[in-house]
Amino acid sequence: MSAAEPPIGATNYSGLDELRPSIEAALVAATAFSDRCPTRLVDAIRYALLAPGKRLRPGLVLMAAEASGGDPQDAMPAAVAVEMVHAYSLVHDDLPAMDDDDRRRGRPTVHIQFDEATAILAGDALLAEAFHHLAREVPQPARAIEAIRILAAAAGPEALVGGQTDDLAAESGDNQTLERLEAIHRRKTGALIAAAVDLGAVLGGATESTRMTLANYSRDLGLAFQVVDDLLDFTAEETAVGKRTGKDAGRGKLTYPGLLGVQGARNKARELVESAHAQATLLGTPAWRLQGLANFVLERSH
Ligand code: GRG
Repeated sequence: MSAAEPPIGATNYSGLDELRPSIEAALVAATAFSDRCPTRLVDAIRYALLAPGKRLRPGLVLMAAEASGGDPQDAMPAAVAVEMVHAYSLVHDDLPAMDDDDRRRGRPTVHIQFDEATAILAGDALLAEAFHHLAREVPQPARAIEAIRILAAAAGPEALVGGQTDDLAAESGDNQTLERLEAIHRRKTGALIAAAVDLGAVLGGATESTRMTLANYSRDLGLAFQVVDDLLDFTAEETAVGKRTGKDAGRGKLTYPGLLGVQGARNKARELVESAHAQATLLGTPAWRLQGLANFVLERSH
């Protein structure tokens, strides 16, 4: 990957497509377990992790490292680790006890393709392996510890797991306000996106001021991503999104289009993306990919 400048005239081009092959190769390499890992387990781990996802979070890690003046390759261990945590969260979210989904990333969910116990164990393994990978692959101990701290906090009870817990409770609750919705999504979706950017900043050797600008960027981007996700669930065709759509409304779930209307939610997503874009612009040319990615989040179709 080169620290190339943006193509002339591009607005929503971040080069995420260009970054994907090196991310895929690193994910494949990270699942070369010894024969102490049972074959069925390694198959389920690979099925979950190597499924065709957008690789938004690993892309953000590499882009943030570049925006921080570092070599994106140095941030690849964190790109892999964050995608492992993301994949674990999707596998567990799809389980019957949670969102009970049978399709994800355009194919059967892990518990349908394998079985429920294997899906739980594959998720457990991915979560643990994320931290093992960081500890093993980041050569500077201080950076490795900081990276582990960032990812553990984002995956933990005050972030991903807490947000998921409140989201499940909100399906039947009556406290359906914008503040509550935002508090859920800042943890359930936003925390891992923010962690991805912060991991890139740390492994890219960002200054404190760059790290703070990147944190402002990712805060707005993470929320925008969730607003668009709700809009896609509300309006898009299942085949385009690769998972069941219309589920949220069917369950009376708290969503942005439900609270603000479709146009209101679109306006909210646009405002958040414009704000994220403005933050990335403060960082100049090295952050051109992050600028393009903000626009991509708004215009994505899956
Ligand atoms: C099980 C602790 C635990 C948490 C689950 C990830 C999650 C929390 C729930 C998934 C439900 C969901 C649709 C959340 C909205 C945002 C989101 C995480 C969408 C999926 O991420 P994408 O679109 O997926 O980046 P791909 O497949 O492209 O990687």
